[in-house]
Amino acid sequence: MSEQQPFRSGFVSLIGRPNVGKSTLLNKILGQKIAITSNKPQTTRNRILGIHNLPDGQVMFLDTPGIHKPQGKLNRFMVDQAIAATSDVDLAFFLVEATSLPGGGDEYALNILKKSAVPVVLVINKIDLVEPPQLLRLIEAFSRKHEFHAVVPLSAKTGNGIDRLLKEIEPFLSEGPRYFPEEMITDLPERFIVAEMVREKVMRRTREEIPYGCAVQIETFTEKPEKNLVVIQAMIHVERESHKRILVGHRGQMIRDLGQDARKEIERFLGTRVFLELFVRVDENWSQSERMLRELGYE
Ligand SMILES: Nc1nc2c(ncn2[C@@H]2O[C@H](COP(=O)(O)OP(=O)(O)OP(=O)(O)O)[C@@H](O)[C@H]2O)c(=O)[nH]1
Ligand SMILES: [Mg+2]
Repeated sequence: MSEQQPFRSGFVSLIGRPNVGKSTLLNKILGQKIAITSNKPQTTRNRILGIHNLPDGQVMFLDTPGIHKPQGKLNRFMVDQAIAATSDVDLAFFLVEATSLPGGGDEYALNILKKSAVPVVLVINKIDLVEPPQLLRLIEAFSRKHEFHAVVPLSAKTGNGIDRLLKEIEPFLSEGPRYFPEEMITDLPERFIVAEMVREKVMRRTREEIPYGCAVQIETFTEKPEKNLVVIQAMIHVERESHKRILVGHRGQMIRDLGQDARKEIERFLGTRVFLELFVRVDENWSQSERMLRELGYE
């Protein structure tokens, strides 16, 4: 009879400049969407834990905000979240895009990783957008920047290459406990993810300053199991009156469309029907106010 393998576990963080596909990769690995994504940089603001179960092990992934030179208090918070996730982990994935040669943004993020002395796998994402010769040049250019444990090109969008990436984690897991019950996919409260799903729709449908100056707070979350329904009221905070006008839209069209998008996604996530009511409030420069940042969970 073969001996049973000991249970192994470990922590892996996803690090990189904004918009390289960290959150998309996390969702793809988990097979469920828990982290919001958009084509705009600085989408993720908090550390997002995703739990991935193996037959005899457990990997905790930490998705992080894109590392950038922070201006302002909210951005400082975001970058601090990412930096904190470079210590006390067993391995880091350093994500870059196959579509661009190493630039200042990648360098800046990599330097923060270097300080932590954590082993690093270079993940070259978005290979669905490039041809092989371009990819080879990129691998060569990045390999000169650091002693990477491994280099894995992949597409977080199609899933191509993810199996290989997951294999690279195995040597870094160590005998240890199951940190979370098997049915858990994240330690984040449902309310947090629901608020994020609303914020994602704002990020995706608006432009310029609005995506960066919005925050979402769940005001009420009432479960009505007898009706298979959850009633949710959410407040979208914006920084200017003009942002509110745009977000509400002509005769409220924008906020209605956005709410419908968000509701569908929240229904899928919660597995129930959802009644979602959105409100918009102007809090001048909330992102510079310690009190507001604290209230909105950015501290
Ligand atoms: N074509 C292609 N697009 C991708 C891939 N992975 C991610 N994207 C897109 O890249 C954009 C950014 O993805 P995110 O996952 O939000 O990036 P992120 O690194 O989490 O960004 P921040 O949270 O801002 O740091 C989105 O529009 C994604 O759809 C990929 O493999 N191929
Ligand atoms: Mg992200």
